[in-house]
Amino acid sequence: MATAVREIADLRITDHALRPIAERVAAGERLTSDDAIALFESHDLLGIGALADAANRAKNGDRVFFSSNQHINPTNVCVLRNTCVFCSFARLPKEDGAYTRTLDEVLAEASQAKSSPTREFHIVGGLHPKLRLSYYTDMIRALREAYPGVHVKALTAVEIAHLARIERSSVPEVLLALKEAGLTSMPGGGAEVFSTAVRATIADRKLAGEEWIAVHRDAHRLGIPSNCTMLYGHVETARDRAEHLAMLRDLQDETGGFLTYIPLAYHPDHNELGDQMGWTGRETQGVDDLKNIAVGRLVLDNVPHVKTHWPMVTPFLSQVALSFGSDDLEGTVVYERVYHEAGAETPMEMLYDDLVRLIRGAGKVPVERDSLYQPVRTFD
Ligand code: V47
Repeated sequence: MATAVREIADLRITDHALRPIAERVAAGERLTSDDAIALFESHDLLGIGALADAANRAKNGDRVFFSSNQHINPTNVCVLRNTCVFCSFARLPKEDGAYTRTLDEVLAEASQAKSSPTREFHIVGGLHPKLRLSYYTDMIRALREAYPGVHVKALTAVEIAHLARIERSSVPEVLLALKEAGLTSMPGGGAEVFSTAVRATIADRKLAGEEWIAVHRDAHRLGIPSNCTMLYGHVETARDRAEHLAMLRDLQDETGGFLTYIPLAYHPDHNELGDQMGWTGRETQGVDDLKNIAVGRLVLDNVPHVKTHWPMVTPFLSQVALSFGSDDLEGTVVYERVYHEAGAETPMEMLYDDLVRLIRGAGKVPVERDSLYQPVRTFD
C-alpha cells in the first residue's frame, strides 16, 4: 500500500496540510485526532477520497458487501421523545401515530420481503416504558424459528440499557438473555456524537457516550459483535467528530468486536432540532457525506468495514462512496422508517438485483454477506 499511497500524495493531493497525513498512512502509522480534524476541515475531497480508497483496498480489495435484510421497528413509543430533539421517529404513548406491534404483526411484516430471501433482521425501536425483555426474546426466538439460518441484529446499546433498568437487572444479564434467544449481533445506533456538550443539546438524558461504549464492551466480551455509528451534520464540530472516532477506535483496540462503522447523515425535517435551527429541507451535502465515509475509513484503521447507509445519502451517492473508502452498501432494507420520518426522499426498499447492479456499476465485485460479514453468495 505504501507505494500506492505515495503516488496518491504526489499526484492527487492538492492540500499541503494533508501531506504529512498521507505520509503516515503510507507508513502504516495511526492517525491522530489532529489529523482527523485536518481531514474534516480540508476541502481536498478527491485527495482524502483517494487515501481512503487505498486504505479500503488494502483491507477489502474490490469486494463490496451487501445484505438481503429487513429493518423492523417494533415500536416508535419512546421515553426520550421530548429530549432527543434530532429524532423524527419517536412518539409519546398517546401521541398521534404512536404504535407498538404485537408478535403476530412483527411476524407478518417479516414475511414481506419479495425480491430475495431475508438473511438478516435489523430490529430497533423506541424506549417503550412498559415493554419487557420477554417481548424481545419471544420475538427473536419466533423469527429464528420461522426463518432458520436468519441472523438477528437487534437493539441498540440505548435500548439494552433501558431494558436493564426496566428489568432491574444488569446489562450483561440482558445481553445474555438476548443471545440465548438467538441474537447474532447488535446495531450501532444511539451513539450520535459522544461529546457531552453536543449530547446536552441534541440528546439530553440519553445514555452518555461512556455508557454507550460500556454496553458495547459488555456485548463484545459476551461474544456479541456489534456495529458503530456517528450521527453527523447537526451541531457537532470537527473536534467532536475526531474525539468520537477516537473513542470507537480505543474500544476496538480493546475488544476487536466492531464489525463495521456507519456514518449517519442527520435529516432535519419533522424534528425539533431542525425546526429550531430553520434547517427544514437542508439535509447534509454530498461533499460532507463522502468526507465522513473517507475520514472514518482512515481513522478507524482497526475496524474491518465501512458501511454507507443508502437510504440516508441516496443510492447514487452511496455508489460513489465505494471509491471513497466504503466497502458495504447496507442492504435491501425493505421498510426504512427512521429517516423517512425525518424527510429522506430515497426509496423505502432496494431490490436485490438493483443493489448488485449498483455495485457492478462502480466496477466492484458484489458479495452478499450475513450479519457477521461471512459471504453467502458471490457473483461471476
Ligand atoms: O441512533 C435518528 C439516527 C439511528 C435521525 O448498525 C437519525 O447496521 C438522521 O443506527 N436523521 C438509528 N439520523 C439507525 C442506525 C443504523 C442504521 C443502519 C444500519 C445500522 C447498523 C444502524 O438513526 C439513531 C440516530 O443516530 N437518527 N433520527 C434523523 N432525524
